[in-house]
Amino acid sequence: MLTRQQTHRPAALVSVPANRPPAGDFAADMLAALAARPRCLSPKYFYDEKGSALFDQICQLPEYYPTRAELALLAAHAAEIAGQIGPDAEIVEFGAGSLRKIRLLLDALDHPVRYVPLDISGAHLAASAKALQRGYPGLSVLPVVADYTAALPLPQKAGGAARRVGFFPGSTIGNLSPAEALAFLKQAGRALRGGALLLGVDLVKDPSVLHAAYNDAQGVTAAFNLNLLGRANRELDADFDVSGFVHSAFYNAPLQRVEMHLMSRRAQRLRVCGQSFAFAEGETLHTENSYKFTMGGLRELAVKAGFEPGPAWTDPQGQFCLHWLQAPA
Ligand code: AVJ
Repeated sequence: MLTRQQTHRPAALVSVPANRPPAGDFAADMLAALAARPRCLSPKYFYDEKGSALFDQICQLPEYYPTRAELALLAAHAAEIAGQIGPDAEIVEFGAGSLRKIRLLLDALDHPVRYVPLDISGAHLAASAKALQRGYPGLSVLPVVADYTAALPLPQKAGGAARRVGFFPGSTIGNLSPAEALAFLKQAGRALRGGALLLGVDLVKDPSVLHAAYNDAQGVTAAFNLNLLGRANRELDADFDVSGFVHSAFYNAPLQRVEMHLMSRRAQRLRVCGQSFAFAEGETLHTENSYKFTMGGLRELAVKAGFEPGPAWTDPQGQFCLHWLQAPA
């Protein structure tokens, strides 16, 4: 249900209908989060320009292993993965994050027909689509601005595409609650009917390794988390004292997730969009969940969503896993 389909103008942006703002409603969601107990905001608001740059820095940190582990898996198994995907495929990427990951995949493929990156950030998407298009002049690139966790406004499969394969790397699915992840996978299964999903997930492991990955020595993850308040000050009519909050990240073992919070250092009041809110000392705004998976747990979730799990590729240390999930016929 696109307002415009621009299959023959590869680098152009496709918009989703105006009644579904792809970037979400930061003001409304922040106000709702501050009014609720516990206070909890979607991690999608991390990714303004500064937040996206900080996330790129996170991916280079010595403690943040997931990006390196996934890139190594893609590099090591590219030929086998390309064999699963087959010739003349259309690749749909959920989140137009890393050009390095998609390039590893595209370089191994036998004549990919079209690449459709979906991303919530139009600016980020346009830049990566343009950069990718330059390296693959023969490939049709069709970026779609969408909040793919809310809806999948996908164009018809490209003419001449043998099958459509989804690529969802980075363990971004871990930002969703188990119920949301199931709903997303069901929706993705419908959109990828007859094809498959290549899904990258972070694995349950020693909590000290997880803790370090979200509490890096250089404080980049802290800056990434605190940037949410800076963003609110820049974009909303807000007066957060950013130094009045502290980054808090820990592994919640029973729920199998890393939680990130912004914790108030002291009792304080602040204003957002003309409304006043109070924080007690130690009170938090919960800013992210990052669920971790076991091999069996992920396969079970995929089966519930209608997929048929195929091969999975993991590293000897069991850090990260790439799953091949066959979509319903
Ligand atoms: C992009 C959601 C996969 O959960 O590890 C990195 C985001 N947050 N450090 C993750 C993130 C803190 C990342 N994902």
